[in-house]
Amino acid sequence: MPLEQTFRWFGTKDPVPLAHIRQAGATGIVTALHHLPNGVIWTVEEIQKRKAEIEAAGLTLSVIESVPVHEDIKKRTGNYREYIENYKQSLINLGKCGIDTVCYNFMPVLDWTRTDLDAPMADGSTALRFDATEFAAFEIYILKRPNAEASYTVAQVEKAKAWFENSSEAQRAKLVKNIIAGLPGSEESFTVEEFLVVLEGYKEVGEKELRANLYEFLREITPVAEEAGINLAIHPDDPPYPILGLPRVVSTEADAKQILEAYESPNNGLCFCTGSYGVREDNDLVGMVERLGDRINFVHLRATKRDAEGNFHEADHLAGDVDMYGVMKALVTEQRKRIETGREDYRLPFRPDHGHRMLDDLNPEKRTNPGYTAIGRLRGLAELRGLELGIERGLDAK
Ligand code: DNO
Repeated sequence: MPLEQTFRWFGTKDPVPLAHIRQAGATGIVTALHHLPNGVIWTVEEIQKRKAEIEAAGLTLSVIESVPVHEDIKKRTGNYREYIENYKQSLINLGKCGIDTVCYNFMPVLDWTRTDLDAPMADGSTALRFDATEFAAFEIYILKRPNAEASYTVAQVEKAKAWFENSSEAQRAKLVKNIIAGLPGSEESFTVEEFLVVLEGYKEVGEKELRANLYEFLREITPVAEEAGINLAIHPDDPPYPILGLPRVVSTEADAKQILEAYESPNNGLCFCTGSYGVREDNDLVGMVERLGDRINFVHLRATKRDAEGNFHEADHLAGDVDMYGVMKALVTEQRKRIETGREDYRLPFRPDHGHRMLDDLNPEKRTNPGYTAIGRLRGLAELRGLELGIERGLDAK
């Protein structure tokens, strides 16, 4: 039984229609109620409506990514009690609609972050990229975050200063937009002024507090998820280290382990994103699947390529630093084990995460979502599907 092939879809406003996703060969859809503001209850009616649209296109609603976690919950301030209750109710309602997997993240303020959304690749396509110097220039010289220099070495600050001094207004404006205007799937966007205020809101929340708040949240919602028949999947930090003076607590294998131990239940699980975890050289991705595999509830496959300066870009799905063969083999082995041991939730949905902008999608007239073009992801899915088939056949022949 192959892993379930899914594709992310941002709803009716997504320039990639469901019919095209079907032609890419995916069978499952990963989506969210993106039109609802953070923190509100997802009603059965709204969920059913989305599900019906997907089923009418001959696909299934495989995973919710994400039910966003309100900032008040992460900080345990303001109306966090009410937001947790709302979160529980949304899980109950999703369960009623037959949904069994819900992804979320616990990154303060910003979801995934890149500095360049169209970095040229040698083959003529473009990729998402994180440039450490530009990011430093953004926070030290544009945002002017108090004490931001302290997060960098003297050499890094020098380089950031040089970038800033040589950059045009247009380059700076673009950088700001790329970082804080919100990438697809992130539910928040800010202006520079708003952003400083929001960062300030985390003054009292360091790593220790954020961890405690996450574990507390999990102890509250996992019993509800168990009742509702929902497997939770926490997405790692992207990039997987603290940025902007904010704590990050889902970046390493040790972090993931602690999260799983905070509430022992198959319903408290991971979204295994090879692109995010893979930015850190100290994350042994294959080993992570081998050791934590029974708690992986959802998978994102993409391969980042890092350099010694702390920059990374998103390489082709089978290139980059990720040992995709090893990861895929470990995932296939995990699903086989689940089936053999009679585990009911053996399903391991994966999606080709991000993809290059290429071919027709390079046409400036064509509207595309950064990282979520049809063709780049179609290429990714095709490669991953072939890799999996080869591995499955190889295992069968043994
Ligand atoms: C980016 C995505 C993230 C992810 C959320 C999960 O492409 O991987 O936006 O969906 O962090 O909550």
